[in-house]
Amino acid sequence: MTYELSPAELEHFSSRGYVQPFDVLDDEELVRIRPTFEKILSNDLKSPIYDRTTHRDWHLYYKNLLTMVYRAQVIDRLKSLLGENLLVWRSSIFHKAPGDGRLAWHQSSLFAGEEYGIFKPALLPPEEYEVYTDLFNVSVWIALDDVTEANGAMEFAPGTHYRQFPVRRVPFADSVFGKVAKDTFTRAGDTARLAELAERFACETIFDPEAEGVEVVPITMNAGQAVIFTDRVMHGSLPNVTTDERRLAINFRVTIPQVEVYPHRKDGDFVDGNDHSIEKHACVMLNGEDRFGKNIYFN
Ligand SMILES: O=C(O)CCC(=O)C(=O)O
Repeated sequence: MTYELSPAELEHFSSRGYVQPFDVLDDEELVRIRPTFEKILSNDLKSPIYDRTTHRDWHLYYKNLLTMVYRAQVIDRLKSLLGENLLVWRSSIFHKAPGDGRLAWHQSSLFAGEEYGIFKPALLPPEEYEVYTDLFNVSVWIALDDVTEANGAMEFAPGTHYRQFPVRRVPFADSVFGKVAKDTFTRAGDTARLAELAERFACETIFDPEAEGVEVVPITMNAGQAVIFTDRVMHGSLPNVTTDERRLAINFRVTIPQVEVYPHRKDGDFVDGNDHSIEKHACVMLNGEDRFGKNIYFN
């Protein structure tokens, strides 16, 4: 059985920026994996990898999280998009609790590997890559709960992934991730981090789908389903203010060995653009092999 993308699915990804939701974990697997997430949330996201409150890279600590992507349903689809050799360089837990707000429109990268909101590239693609067209990073977002429009479904603006929308500099607290950080760090009781972030600035995308005449598609999903999208497609998520259900998800960001992850590491700089010390960070080979030797691996 292969799950490689059909020509129609490839055309859908190419024109719209995402692969439609598909089944990954069955009910029994969800029952087995959920306790790991409960542990992470009940410890207020205090990460032993980064020694701080963070939603990032829990797969480097709880390795069973990797079983969510080490499977043909995910790998075959990724191979269709990025080729044979694949590595996971980041995961992020997205916990939208009742009362949490909208995550406003953004492109997760500013095309050349800079993470959204900051200007220190986390990924360095090869020089010959055409920044706006060569794909080198995609996200696999997996739902742990049923996802509805009411509890905070993601929204995509299909076709927005071939250009970078303008950004403006705003105080971090007013930025897209500033608002999510407020929900997250308040819940985790990390007021020190919130105070630190209050001193910062971030960039905010200027994007109005109506003014652009762009369609908006809410992505409703069953628990255990996944959606794959390019970090460049304009996306965000709806608020969860009318339900008493949490909406929990994890995304895995996947790139290829030609790309250098945290290129500043080779200059002895072990702090990424988001203040995380990357000393304990390593990539995880998901499929194939690395013949380029630019990255450090965990496996
Ligand atoms: O889960 C969410 O609310 C947003 C997820 C997101 O922006 C992403 O995975 O890049």
